[in-house]
Amino acid sequence: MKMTMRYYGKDYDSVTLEQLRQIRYVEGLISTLYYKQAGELWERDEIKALKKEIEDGGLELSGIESVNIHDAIKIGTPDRDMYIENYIKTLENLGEEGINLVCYNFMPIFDWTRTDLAKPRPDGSTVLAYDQNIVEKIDPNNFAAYMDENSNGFVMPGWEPERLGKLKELFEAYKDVDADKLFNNLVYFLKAIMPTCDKYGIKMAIHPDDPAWSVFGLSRIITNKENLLKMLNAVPSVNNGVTFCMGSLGSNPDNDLVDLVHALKGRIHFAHIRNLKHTAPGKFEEACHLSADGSFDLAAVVKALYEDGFDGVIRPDHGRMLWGEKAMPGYGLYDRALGAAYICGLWEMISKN
Ligand code: DNO
Repeated sequence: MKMTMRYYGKDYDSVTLEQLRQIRYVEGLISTLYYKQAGELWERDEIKALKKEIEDGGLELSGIESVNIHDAIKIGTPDRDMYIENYIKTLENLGEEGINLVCYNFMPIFDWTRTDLAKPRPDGSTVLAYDQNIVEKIDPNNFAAYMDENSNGFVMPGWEPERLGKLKELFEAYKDVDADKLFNNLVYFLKAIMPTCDKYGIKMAIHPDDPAWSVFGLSRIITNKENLLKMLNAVPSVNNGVTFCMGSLGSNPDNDLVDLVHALKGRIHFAHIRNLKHTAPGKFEEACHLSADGSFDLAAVVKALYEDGFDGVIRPDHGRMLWGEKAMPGYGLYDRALGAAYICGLWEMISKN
């Protein structure tokens, strides 16, 4: 496995390449062209520049999170083919630059959703948290504004103001997109891009829906073992794979994470390892990576990946905000660095036994 950290680029991240390099456990970075809108073509020069920035910092660009999917593709409007063409061209440009891992999601309108971006924990750290009762009472329009006001001045991934300014239109456009339609649109997209992925050996890794159920009445289709396997079987190329985000899948306690790792064997290309604590049905808060701090057994999940011969990319996921750090919620330096060290420790112990 290769340990990495997520990096948003020098213009967007509070964490620097110098800091990331010193974590030492980390071999590469997962990054993106953060300024790109969903649907826009990524030029080869832009990809080259991102690679160079990271390589000049002494690390490698190990994959992209995310190349976002335009709503036309998710909704299935007639102009989707044009956006798919752009996506294919972007994949070709990534392939030409030797990038072979792309994380993306197929969530309608919102990406990951939280109701609190700085919930205090007993030790004085703050974490991201979710409460379904709040989501049920809130107007999604106010919700986008809340995310914006509470993000410490950072643009949060998936919560870009340009898109969220058009929420009413987006809800209207998605009103007939039920789970079957969304799934068929995903398969249509995957079938169109897979020849390019196969040509360049680009592993597509779909990110599960977070939380793993429908929010604001919008369909969500990447939430459990059954629908993950359905999606993998619909497009059987090995390059049609999964980001095993344990925090997203584990948000639903009915998902058995170890069983899921084994069920997805060979198709997990990227793993997001983190912990969270279930506090009531539909309610959770994120936790320290340490198993004892949350509801997940990280050692069991890492062991399952090891047993299945996982040789993809791992990154620690959302961290707590510690030691007065001011950063994008979930993406500070300190707790994610502790997470990387912990996961590497688990991996070393498992591999030596
Ligand atoms: C949030 C992330 C997501 C993820 C996308 C992948 O912290 O896990 O924004 O990157 O869903 O496209």
